[in-house]
Amino acid sequence: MTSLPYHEDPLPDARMLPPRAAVTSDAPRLSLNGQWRFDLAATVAEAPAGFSDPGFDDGGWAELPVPAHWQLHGYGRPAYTNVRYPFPIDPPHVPTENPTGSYRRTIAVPAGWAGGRVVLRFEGVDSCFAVWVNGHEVGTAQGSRLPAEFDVTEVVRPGEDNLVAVRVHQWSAGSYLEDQDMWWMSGIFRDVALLSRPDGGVDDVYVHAGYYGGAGRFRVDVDGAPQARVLLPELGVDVAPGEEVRLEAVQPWSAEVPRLYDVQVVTDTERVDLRVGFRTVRIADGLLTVNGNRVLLRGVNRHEFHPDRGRAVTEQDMLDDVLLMKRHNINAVRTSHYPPHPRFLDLCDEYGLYVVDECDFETHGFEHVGWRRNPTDDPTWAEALADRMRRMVERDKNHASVIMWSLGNESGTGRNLALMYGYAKDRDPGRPVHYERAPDGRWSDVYSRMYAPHDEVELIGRREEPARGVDPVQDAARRESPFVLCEYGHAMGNGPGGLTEYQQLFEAHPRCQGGFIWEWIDHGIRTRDAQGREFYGYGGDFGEELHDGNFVADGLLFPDRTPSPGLHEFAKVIEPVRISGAADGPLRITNLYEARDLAHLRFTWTAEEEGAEVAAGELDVPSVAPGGSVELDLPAKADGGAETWLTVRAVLAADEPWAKAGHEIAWGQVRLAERPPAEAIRADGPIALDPVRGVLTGLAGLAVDGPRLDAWRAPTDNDRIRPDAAAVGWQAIGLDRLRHRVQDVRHEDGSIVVRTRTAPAALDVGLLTTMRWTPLAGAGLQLDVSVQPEGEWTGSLPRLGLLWSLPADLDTVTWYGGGPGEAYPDTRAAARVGRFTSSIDALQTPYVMPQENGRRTDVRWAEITGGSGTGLRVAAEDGPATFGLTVRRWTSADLAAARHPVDLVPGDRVWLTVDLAHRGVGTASCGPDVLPQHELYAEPASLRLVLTPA
Ligand code: IPT
Repeated sequence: MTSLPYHEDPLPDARMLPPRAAVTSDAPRLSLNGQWRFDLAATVAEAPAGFSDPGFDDGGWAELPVPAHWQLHGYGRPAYTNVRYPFPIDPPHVPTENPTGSYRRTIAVPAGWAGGRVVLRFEGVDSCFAVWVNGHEVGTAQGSRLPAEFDVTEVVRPGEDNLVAVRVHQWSAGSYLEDQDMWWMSGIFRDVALLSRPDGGVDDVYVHAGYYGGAGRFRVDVDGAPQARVLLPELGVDVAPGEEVRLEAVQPWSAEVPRLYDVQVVTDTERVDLRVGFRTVRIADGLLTVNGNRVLLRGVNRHEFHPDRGRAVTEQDMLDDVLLMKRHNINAVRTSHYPPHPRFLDLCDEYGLYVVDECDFETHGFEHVGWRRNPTDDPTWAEALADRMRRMVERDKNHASVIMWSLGNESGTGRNLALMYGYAKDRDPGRPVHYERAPDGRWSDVYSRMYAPHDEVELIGRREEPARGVDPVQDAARRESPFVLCEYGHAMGNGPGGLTEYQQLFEAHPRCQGGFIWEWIDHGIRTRDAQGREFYGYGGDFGEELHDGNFVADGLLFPDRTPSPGLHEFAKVIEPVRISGAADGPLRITNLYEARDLAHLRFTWTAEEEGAEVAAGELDVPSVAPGGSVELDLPAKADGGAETWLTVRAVLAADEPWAKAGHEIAWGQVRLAERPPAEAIRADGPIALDPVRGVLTGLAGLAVDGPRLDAWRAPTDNDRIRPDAAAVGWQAIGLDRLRHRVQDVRHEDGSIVVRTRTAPAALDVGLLTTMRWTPLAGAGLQLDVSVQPEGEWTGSLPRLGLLWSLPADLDTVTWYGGGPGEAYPDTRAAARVGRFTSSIDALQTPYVMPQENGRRTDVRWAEITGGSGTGLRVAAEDGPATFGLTVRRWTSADLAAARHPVDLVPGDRVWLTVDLAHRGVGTASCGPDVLPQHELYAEPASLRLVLTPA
């Protein structure tokens, strides 16, 4: 192996300095961020010779910013694969075609740095680099999302301009360890700095700050400065390195109340500033606890991403993520699948998020070759993997927010995991270690799974799951461990469905301690089509010959960080306060925080009759301890004249660092009165019905056309991704190309009855729809619809809907029902009953890949208005009946054909679908499909509607 070039050598370069904590120090530091001279060559061999020499002429070179990915600045193109390596599996070799960037810049080093040590620090370079200072090679490194430091004292020239030259290779041995599901993008994408290291300075610090039943235990180990003092002024602490003190009356750190103390480590020549949280993580009695409290992880998997910058995220991008998480009740992050920019962890400490800090390690693509030669189990790679773990643990060891280390993701199993696990446990016994792939739970202190379906989670909750792995002793230990879903709820496109049911399991079974939604943000790259229209590109949009399409767009945020309906749903499902009740009382408020009472919240209420507020006030809620609940009298009653709902909202009483006073944390609704029966007054009147097609053609001057039965939806990602996906069956049957045969049109007791058989070509199944039209006083019509399946239907249906077209000048929808956002049968937790108004355009959800979207649930009535003429009011008038509503300017076929939102062009009609029934969306793009209670099959259905001009 010694003959391998450094970029194909898995062995870490011995010239890298020992890893140490990322800290804030007052020692002089020069940032090397900014413009560098840059050249990109197609191969290592073609990279300009002699470029590292100070005399080299780079006058013809362009400039590239650092930090950045070169693919996002016009050099090469981004490429997306999920599991597959985009190069032959030939470890540790990589293709000769290996894009190689040469970077050069000069930096004036102050004369005052003379005499001391000087260190060059890189926070992240993808995927491998060599670096020269003033023409002298100082080292090489791999490990894209890990820091690397080199001692450059001997070659740097204080008081002069110094040349720093870096050669970066897109592919390296390290690429085999970095097969994460994300864009392949290269370059110096995190900060670079020159550090002056004073004599007698602090080489490294290791904070130990535990919290044990009201008291803190505090000790800071210091490398390199035995004479240093450790100060915690707020608590009057002034101790030597390594000296432990017990501190009474310390306030603990948790994600809920992230109390931090300022600590300084001072020597004559350097001062290091730390923000320390006192907290103890333990697995006790089979439960994961922080400060003795069982935690419920309401988490997300976070890749670093920005639609223009890729993984070269700014401080503001990181803060945006943290604030959005906190504002949506999220309390945990798995840093999938690599350590984040170090600043992100500072923000997690400060704002309060539990972090599973994951090593930069994934070898998923070896799955395609039966895991042959997987580095995880190959001694050749042992040192490379141990080095990665060491660099993560040492960098991040002082963060209160980091409650677990994770060895990596999807790397199969093998002996090198033992080294990684062992390093973390030896160096840091205070944190549990996570790894998901070892079947019997080896090398993991928690039992972790991804995408386990609900029924299996339930068994796990009861500790009754089937045995796993080969070692019964190990497996018994696994069964005693707490359970986390390191990934669940695949947030690709419309969905994920079924989150409510997962949360019920987490709340019912102490062992089930929550998990992490896959994933936080869509990695769509902002790009333009040939006509200059902007859209978010995914796999295949950059000419890749091997790619995994829009599987890279599976986040709770759209690429521009706009929350998707999935995030609103998740925030509601995981709310830390539950508000429930019934019309005859009481109102129950349950505190689901782990450490906080409810004193920071105000509880406001409104009573609404058919969506219009009739009373409002504020509740006096007594103190409720974590885990406790309180019952109160309902603050309002209804007189029964209209459907009436009480809505209680828990909002922040005062500003928090992450949200303003008034920010909503939780809400609940109680129906105080049902809808009274409607009185439809029959009248003699014309019915504009096309006897040939059996559809209505007008209503009081409005050019309606319809309805026709529709049993189709533009497949969601969850409907279509898997080879056995639901939409494959729907398309095989032909639900997307149904035909209609008007069976008969009869006049009966002043009504017109139309029977239509709707069916796909080539099959003998059908849906017989009976529509009874009855004229009402005031130019209205009553429509009684019933649907009866005929023949042997197998499999599910996406919807049973009534499809109409309306004039295109209509532009506004007002409805009374679930809102304000999109909702499907298994994603309706966030929909509250109320009266809402939206433009038609704003009803659409711009999924990166167009698909069924924008449906509103539990609608009692809707008015579609605008333009110059009459609009349409559709009301479900039969007692508790409601319908699902979609209104759009294109058809389901347009949606299904579109590849990006820009492909959707408003047509000359508005399309209205009134759903009698709709299938849930599930999370089958990765994980379980729709739960049985949210399935839809061909079964009889009926609905009474009243149509009136609006
Ligand atoms: C799982 C991966 O861990 C994650 O990185 C992502 O690829 C996700 O799937 C899908 O988006 S692995 C999968 C085979 C369960």
